[in-house]
Amino acid sequence: MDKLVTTRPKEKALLAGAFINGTAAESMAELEALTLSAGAIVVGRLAQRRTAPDPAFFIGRGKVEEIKTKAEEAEADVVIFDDELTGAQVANLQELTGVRTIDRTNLILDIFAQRAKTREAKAQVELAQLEYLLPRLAGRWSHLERQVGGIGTRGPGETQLETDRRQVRHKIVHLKKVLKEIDRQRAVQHKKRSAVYRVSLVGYTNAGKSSLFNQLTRSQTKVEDRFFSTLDSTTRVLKFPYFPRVILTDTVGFIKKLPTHLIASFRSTLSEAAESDLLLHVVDFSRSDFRENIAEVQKILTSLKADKIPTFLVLNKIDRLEREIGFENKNGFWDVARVSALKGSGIVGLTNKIESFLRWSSQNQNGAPVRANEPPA
Ligand SMILES: Nc1nc2c(ncn2[C@@H]2O[C@H](COP(=O)(O)OP(=O)(O)OP(=O)(O)O)[C@@H](O)[C@H]2O)c(=O)[nH]1
Ligand SMILES: [Mg+2]
Repeated sequence: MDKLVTTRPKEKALLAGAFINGTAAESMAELEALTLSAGAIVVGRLAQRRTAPDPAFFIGRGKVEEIKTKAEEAEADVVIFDDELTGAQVANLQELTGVRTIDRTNLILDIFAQRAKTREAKAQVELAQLEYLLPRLAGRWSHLERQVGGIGTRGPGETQLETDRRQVRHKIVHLKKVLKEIDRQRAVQHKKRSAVYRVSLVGYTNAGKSSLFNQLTRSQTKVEDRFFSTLDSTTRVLKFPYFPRVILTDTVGFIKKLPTHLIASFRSTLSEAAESDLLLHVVDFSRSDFRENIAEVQKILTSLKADKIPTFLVLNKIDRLEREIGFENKNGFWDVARVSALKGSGIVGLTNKIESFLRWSSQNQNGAPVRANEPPA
């Protein structure tokens, strides 16, 4: 089956975005990276600045005509929108352009579906896909969507297409049960390890979390220049002379406009991070929009109730910087470290910071984890 997918010519995608606020160029570049991560190629881009989305088409009607023309010229197989569309908007757009249309959420869910390997990750992604699908079932599926294959049609979408809402709901209930059981088993495991100090890597996708994980634990977790290469948390022991019981966890990356259903279904995996004593927030310092990336990750951490955990900011990929970039103060972070997880620079310094923090924490809190917004004065 895999073979069939890989030998098929790459899908040609036309990207479309409406920018209510924020920068169009960076957002489109990210959508392009997502599209490549999903295994398609980009044949064109269309962006429009708007004050509000159009209820029927999301973008202006004139722009829809432009999509139609451009899609024909470039022989696009799919149009990908940078924002979440309603079922009606998708139907209207497809009718006018004659091209299969998906949205950013669909694209992200598809990447997750391609990456999911474990039973838990598969169930989590499938649950998110079905929750996304449910309100869109009525009237959405045109002949275009019945063509087999392509981004947004992998996973349960393919098999559930013609089934009714009741069956989808039934499946949702079942998946929730499966996940609850896996979660229960994890809680048991967790209890067994409760004397352990936990440190977790969090951050934007592709920031270099797994690369740093490998550096810190001298292991070989998969590192790729693709979005969402890590879905399942990996845990290894971090060795310190004074703290034999520290474990480091690598987690799934975040992204702007991360589908809420995905956050919800990955909540239990992410709870590992939420129960940490220390977070290492890894950021790709070579990205021009690294500040937005930090803010986005903080927003998601807040929704996971992990915003009160002491956090170090790790400015990664410093080997890529053409000039020194100032980063004023600590901005509420307990500490800031500059590293290159690729070249291995700054790793010893970071390790020392982690050890000092843990030593301080164990002495000052009688071993209990510190929960505070701000570092001590
Ligand atoms: N130049 C440079 N590249 C780096 C550095 N750290 C990581 N990378 C590259 O960035 C890409 C992503 O690295 P990963 O470690 O997989 O990133 P991640 O944060 O785990 O990404 P996801 O699991 O997909 O969310 C890979 O191509 C790495 O080789 C660094 O310090 N410098
Ligand atoms: Mg990773």
